[in-house]
Formats: sequence, structure tokens, C-alpha cells
Amino acid sequence: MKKKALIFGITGQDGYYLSKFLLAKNYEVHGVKRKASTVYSYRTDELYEKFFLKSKPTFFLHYGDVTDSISILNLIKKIKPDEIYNLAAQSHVQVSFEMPDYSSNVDALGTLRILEVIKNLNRTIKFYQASSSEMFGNIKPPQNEKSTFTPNSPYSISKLYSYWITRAYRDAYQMFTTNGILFNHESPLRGETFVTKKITQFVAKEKLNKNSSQVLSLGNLDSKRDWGHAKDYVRAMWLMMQQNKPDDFVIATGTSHTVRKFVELSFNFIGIKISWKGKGINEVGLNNKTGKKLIKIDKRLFRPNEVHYLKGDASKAKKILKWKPSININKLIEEMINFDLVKFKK
Ligand code: NAP
Ligand code: F7E
Repeated sequence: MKKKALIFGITGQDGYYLSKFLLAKNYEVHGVKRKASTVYSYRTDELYEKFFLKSKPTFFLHYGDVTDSISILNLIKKIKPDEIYNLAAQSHVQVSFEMPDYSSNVDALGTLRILEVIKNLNRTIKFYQASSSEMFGNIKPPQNEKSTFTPNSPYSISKLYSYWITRAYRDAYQMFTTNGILFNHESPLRGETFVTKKITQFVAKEKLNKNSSQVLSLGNLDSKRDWGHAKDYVRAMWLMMQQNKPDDFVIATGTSHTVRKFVELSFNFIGIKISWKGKGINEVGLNNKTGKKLIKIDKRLFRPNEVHYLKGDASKAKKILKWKPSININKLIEEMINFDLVKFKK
């Protein structure tokens, strides 16, 4: 019998990589998409064509929403999954300041709704919760499973609710529920409003001379992130679900860079060295050779609260899951820019 996985958030970056990973492991994969999921359907289109439109399909999409308990109940009852991965979220930190009510409904209560259905329907279903390094807030790095949480955005506070409710259901009802506390992970399929993808798309356009007089607007250049590749991180999600005992794990590369460095490395990739001039919101990034202005600062892109320095310590995952990342930041940038180059050439 094939194992069945149900993924909430299948149309997202991680939904794509996790589906591919599970399909390669011979799972039957079911994914929940919203009626409004149109923008990024290119991610699931590829899987749908390869794995649904064949004589014995192994990939299925269903309509549903984590704000709608009835759809969650009906789906879990119908599909009878062995494993549920909750990747569904309003996942943009800045947007969560602009839509705090909606973000909390999805990111906090959405998790509760799924857990309640599992509790009432079948407690043997394993559950993965997509927790986030943002929950650490501004606690000193390196952050690991024992670090204090000091969340400072509607997003991270909602994620912390989900983290604790996932643990509470494990203890109260002996359910297999696990939290992956994942640090930033990116890929060519990253959403276009996250900083890495904004940068690599701009760099690819610059290489193809498609920017004309455009300048890339960014916010805080000095925050530091521990950036890994989504492909490595979905493998960790699956490993957590294969353990004998449910537990919580930090997943990170252990190296951290500023946004400024990510910009420099990305332009380096197309042979441009950036020189920085000015201070604060007047700072600009110039092509060192030609003097062309490439980066400017837009104060609207600063957050009401920032998380300044994230660097994870994944030694528990290394020891217990035997997990380690295989893709470093240079490889990640190379893959992202090459993907964007092909896309924009078309
Ligand atoms: P993403 O690309 O933004 O994907 C989020 C997914 O959630 C999309 O499929 C989205 O569907 C879905 N979704 C949003 N609201 C929903 C709702 N009300 N009901 C059902 N589905 C809904 O995020 P990601 O980067 O793949 O991340 C996956 C998960 O890991 C998220 O929970 C995120 O918060 C968390 N996380 C991400 C990172 C990271 O660095 N990527 C790090 C730590 C934790 P639509 O297509 O319909 O919008
Ligand atoms: O910002 C700074 C910004 O939006 C990274 C999500 O997947 O990872 C992600 O959250 C940093 C921040 O990711 C721009 O202020 C500067 O310091 O790419 P981001 P994030 O906020 O770290 C965590 C782990 C998650 O869980 C989330 O779901 O970059 N920054 N200038 C900018 N950020 C954006 N988006 N746009 C800018 O122009």
C-alpha cells in the first residue's frame, strides 16, 4: 500500500518541493488549494501534468482552506492520509503587520482546526507543523530548540501559537505531532516579494539589459538571515515524520549573511561589483565600474519591528535525523539567477 500524504499549502514553494520529494518516495500526494490560488499555480501545474494526468495518478488537488473547518474535516475524512503537512500560511512577515487579523486566523487558528479534526477522527495520523525561526525574534544567535522565543510580529506570534498547540496536542492526546523550526529557505520558486527572489530577479534582468533605468528598492540591508535551500529543508520535514517519537527540530545551515551581502553575491554572479554610497535611507548601491545606480532604499520596506540576526544551530537534527544541508548560499544564488535568466529570456 502506498503511503498517503495530505499537504495544506501545496501551491507554495515548500508544497512544490515536498510533493516532488514524496512522489519520488512513492507516496500518493494530496494537496489542498484555495479557490483563489491562481497566481502561483505554475508550481502545481507541472506536478499535475506529470502525476495526475497519467493512467494511475498519484497526485491529487482538492479545494479547501484552513480558515474553513468543514473543508478540513471533509478532506481528512475522504482522503484518510497517513501524514499531514501543514505548510499553509500567510507567510509574509511584513504583510502580517498590514493584515494581522487575517494572518492570525490562518497561521494560528488554521493549525488548531487541523489538529482538532485529527483528534476527533483518527489520532494515528501524523502531523507536521511549519514553525519558523521568526519565533526567536531578537534572541542572541545561534538559536536552537532550547532558545527562548521572543516573537515580535503578528506572523511570528501566530506561528508560536501553532508551535505550542502542536506540542499540547502531542502531550494531551498522545498524537504524533512535530514542529520543524525552519530558518529561511529559498529556491528558484520562492515567492516574488521575499527579498532573495526580489534581488535575483532584478539581477537577471540587469544581465539581460531588461531593467532600462529601473533601480531595485530595498528596506533594511543590515538584517542577517540563515538562508538555505527549500529542497534540503523538505527532506528534513519528512525525516521528522519518520521518527519513532515525535519531537521538535531546528533546521538551518548555521551560516548567516546580511541582505547587503546577498545583494553583493548576486551581482558578483553576473560580474558586477557593488559599491555602497551614502547612509541610512539615502544609501545607494552603484555599479562599481560604470557608476550606474542599481539599489536604493525605500523606507516603506522597513518593518515596524525587525528581527535582526538569525543563525540556527541544527545540531539536534544532525544527530537524530542525520540531516545536513547540501546546498550553500553561492549554489543557491546561482540556481535562482539561472532560473530567472531562462524565465526572462522567454
Ligand atoms: P508560501 O510559498 O507563502 O506558501 C504558503 C502556502 O499556504 C500557499 O500554498 C498558500 O496558498 C497557502 N495558504 C495561504 N493561506 C491559506 C489558507 N487560508 N488555507 C489554505 N492554504 C493557504 O510559503 P513557503 O515558503 O512555501 O513556506 C511554507 C510554510 O513554512 C509556511 O507556513 C511558512 O510560514 C513556513 N515557513 C517558511 C519558511 C521559509 O523560509 N520559506 C521558513 C519557516 C517557516 P495560495 O497559493 O492559495 O496563496
Ligand atoms: O525578509 C529584509 C527584511 O521577507 C528577509 C518567510 O519565509 O523567513 C521568511 O521571512 C529580510 C528581513 O523573509 C526587503 O526586513 C530588506 O529582515 O525575505 P524576507 P523573512 O521576513 O525573514 C521566515 C523564516 C519565515 O518563516 C517567513 O515565512 O530582508 N528586507 N529589504 C526585505 N524583505 C523583503 N521582503 N523585501 C524587501 O524589499
